[in-house]
Amino acid sequence: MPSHAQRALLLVDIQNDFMPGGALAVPDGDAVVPVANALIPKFDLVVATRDFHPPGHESFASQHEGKAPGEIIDLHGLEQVLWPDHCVQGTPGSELVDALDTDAITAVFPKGTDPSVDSYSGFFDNGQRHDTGLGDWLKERDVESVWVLGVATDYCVKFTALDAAKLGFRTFLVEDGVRGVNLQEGDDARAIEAMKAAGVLVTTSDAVPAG
Ligand code: VGL
Ligand code: ZN
Repeated sequence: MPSHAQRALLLVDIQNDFMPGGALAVPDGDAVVPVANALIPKFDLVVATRDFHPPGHESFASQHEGKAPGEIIDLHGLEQVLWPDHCVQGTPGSELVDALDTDAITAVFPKGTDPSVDSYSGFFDNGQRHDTGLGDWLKERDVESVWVLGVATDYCVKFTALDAAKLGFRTFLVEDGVRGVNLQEGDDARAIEAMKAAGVLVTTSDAVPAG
């Protein structure tokens, strides 16, 4: 019998392409790895999301004549920031970071696999149509609270935490365990404000209780 009020650690997109030197490098992104490794032993359930795009994904600037990364387009009715090609299925850039303690990860949820829609959240695509199964997976295991860290604060971390809160999980953001892309200066701070406004509880890794 599963016991009640489980908690889960949610590791967002800790992948090579988001690390310094990667295709979509998040400044100081590798700083999240030791924070993740320190928290993993405190959780029975550790879940990772993985950005996992087919080649030619429509979020890539390379697929739009004359467009550069960072530009914004309308993609099938949704506002889309264009990105460099990144986290392409089968490439080393799409792999979880080697230094991450992946042995302790219970399940990995890929996202962004539909070429026509981006997926910042680990729960749903940006059109809120396709469900990755993460929400049900957590609920089936009686998870009531989730602790979120990873990259990037202003994209996948933000939308994963917002959806977690919306789905009714008590959602904590581990602030020292996230880093932002910051296309515009201050995007990461604004993302944290938006999460707070939606009821996400902002905390730090040293405040995460054991077991
Ligand atoms: C991400 C932009 C594009 C992220 C993924 O992991 O935050 N950002 N794809
Ligand atoms: Zn992506």
